[in-house]
Amino acid sequence: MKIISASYVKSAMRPEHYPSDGRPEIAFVGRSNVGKSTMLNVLLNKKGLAKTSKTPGKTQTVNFFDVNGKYYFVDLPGYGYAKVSKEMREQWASVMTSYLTAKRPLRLVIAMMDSRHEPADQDLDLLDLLEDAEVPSLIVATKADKLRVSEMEAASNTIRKALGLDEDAAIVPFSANSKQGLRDVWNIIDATLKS
Ligand SMILES: Nc1nc2c(ncn2[C@@H]2O[C@H](COP(=O)(O)OP(=O)(O)OP(=O)(O)O)[C@@H](O)[C@H]2O)c(=O)[nH]1
Ligand SMILES: [Mg+2]
Repeated sequence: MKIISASYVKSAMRPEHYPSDGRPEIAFVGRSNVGKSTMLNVLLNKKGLAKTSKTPGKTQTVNFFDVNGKYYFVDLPGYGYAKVSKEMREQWASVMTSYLTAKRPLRLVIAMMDSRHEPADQDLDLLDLLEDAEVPSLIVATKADKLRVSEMEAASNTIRKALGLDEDAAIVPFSANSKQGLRDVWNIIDATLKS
């Protein structure tokens, strides 16, 4: 897709505040700090559009971004950050879950895993939830620049195993720094939006 325009639209905590014009949505999910907001910015080639931070827990609401006046990219809060209170963790998770189960015009969820870490129980729970909600997902292994090519292959296998995926299940390595995987992810988004 050629990006003609990309802009922030609104933040919402509750489904009644989500946009209601029915445009197709692409959402970014994963643990706190995995690189969701950064990836959204790289895809739209607009630094700082979605707010990012070294410290996990930056995104706390469901944030909608208009793309070409036709689609929404949706940045979600993360889960699993141990160093905040249980209440905070539960709130971020519930904001995310409410969105994913709200029967949105959700065309693709980009489910992000940090290449350097083994998936956690919450990642498995997330994939179960997506399956139950019948939402198509793409698994992306983030921060690929932190690993060598051979390590990345091992990391993809670890992720496949931990998530109980088929041996040949697609996992796209992605790096916001080197832009590795950018074309692959766009090809999949484009194909999804066309189908
Ligand atoms: N090395 C490297 N760092 C990255 C990459 N992507 C993101 N980061 C860094 O990871 C940190 C977290 O990035 P965010 O995009 O804010 O992560 P998030 O998943 O949106 O986090 P929350 O909103 O807190 O859930 C930032 O310091 C980013 O610069 C990447 O591909 N490579
Ligand atoms: Mg974020």
